[in-house]
Amino acid sequence: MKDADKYYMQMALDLAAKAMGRTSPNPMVGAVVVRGGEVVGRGYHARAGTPHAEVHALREAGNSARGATLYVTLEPCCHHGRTGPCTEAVIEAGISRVVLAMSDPNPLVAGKGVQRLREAGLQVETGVLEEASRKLNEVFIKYITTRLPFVVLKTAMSLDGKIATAGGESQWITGPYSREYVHHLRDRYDAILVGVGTVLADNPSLTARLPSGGGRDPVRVILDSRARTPQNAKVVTQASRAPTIIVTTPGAPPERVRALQEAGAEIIEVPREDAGVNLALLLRELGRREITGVLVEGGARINGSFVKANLVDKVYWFMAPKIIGGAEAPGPVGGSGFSRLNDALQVQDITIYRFGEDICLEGYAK
Ligand code: AOF
Ligand code: ZN
Repeated sequence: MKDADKYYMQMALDLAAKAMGRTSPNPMVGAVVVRGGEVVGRGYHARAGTPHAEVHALREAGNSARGATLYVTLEPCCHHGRTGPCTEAVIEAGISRVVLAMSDPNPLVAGKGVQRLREAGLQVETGVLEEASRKLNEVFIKYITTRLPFVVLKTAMSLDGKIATAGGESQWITGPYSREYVHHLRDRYDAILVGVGTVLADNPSLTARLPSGGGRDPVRVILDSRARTPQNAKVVTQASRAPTIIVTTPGAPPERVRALQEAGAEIIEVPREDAGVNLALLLRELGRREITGVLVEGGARINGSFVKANLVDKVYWFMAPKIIGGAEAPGPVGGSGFSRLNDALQVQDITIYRFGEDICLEGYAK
């Protein structure tokens, strides 16, 4: 692999990442046109329904695209979707060589884009910075291949594994830098999910508040079998550009359900499972609504249900250098847990971040 190829692909990846949290249900894609060692076009996909990255880069390059190399983080599409096929635009522009990071996992494309380009006589190379590209689009890859959202479990605990004191005090365990990063996570994923217990205890608004302003609020999903969410809870009343979905189970008092609907919340009824809602069916329904990623922020019982049902894809585990102690003080993952160590959820591909004095472990469920 040539260093120059990696260099320009990194440029394309950086362009793609500019639209993080803005392209759902589509991928983040970046493209760079290079001719004679000079960058003559750059582009990225800004929002679903708008032109693809390749189109922006080719437009900027204009006639300079003739005989040039196109770097794209994802295989160009060859289907007629919301926009026309990029393969045809690439061929018409006179590009002679195409370098890709990864093939498109979208079954509508999946290899057919590369095939079309090769048939037209273009030289195509793939796999440049593939791992970085797959990580950038991990949410899209799961969603487009399974139609289920990518599930991210985020929790914050003390050094001794507590999320509250024995008396129940829980705000705030981590410091301001960790909390700021959580708002970036909310800005990035399509939905945030908590249990009604958290709504009753903390009355959170669950919006994305970035220091720079301009956060994109996630859809708020409240697991609430019996429709106990108060009509005046912030998740119901506080203005947000994203809707609030309250997930109930059969048997929830109809007058409570109606009151919440009248207050502006949307209700989804999902079959019961154990003491709560059937999470697998809920995820399927969220996927049907083009929710590609869900940030699960607990509490402990809900975290426990997601872990036990093996529905977690990724974790962000914040640890504050505090020792709370107390045999009765709760940990981040409740429920019955696994009784055998062998069954424990194994987390791999670990990255460690520092946020002020806090540590955050990012990793993937095996
Ligand atoms: C994008 N942006 O830069 C590229 C994409 O609904 P459409 O027509 O926008 O098509 C979306 C699909 O196009 C997407 O799932 C992916 O397979 C392919 N490539 N999509 O949104 C881009 N290059
Ligand atoms: Zn395209």
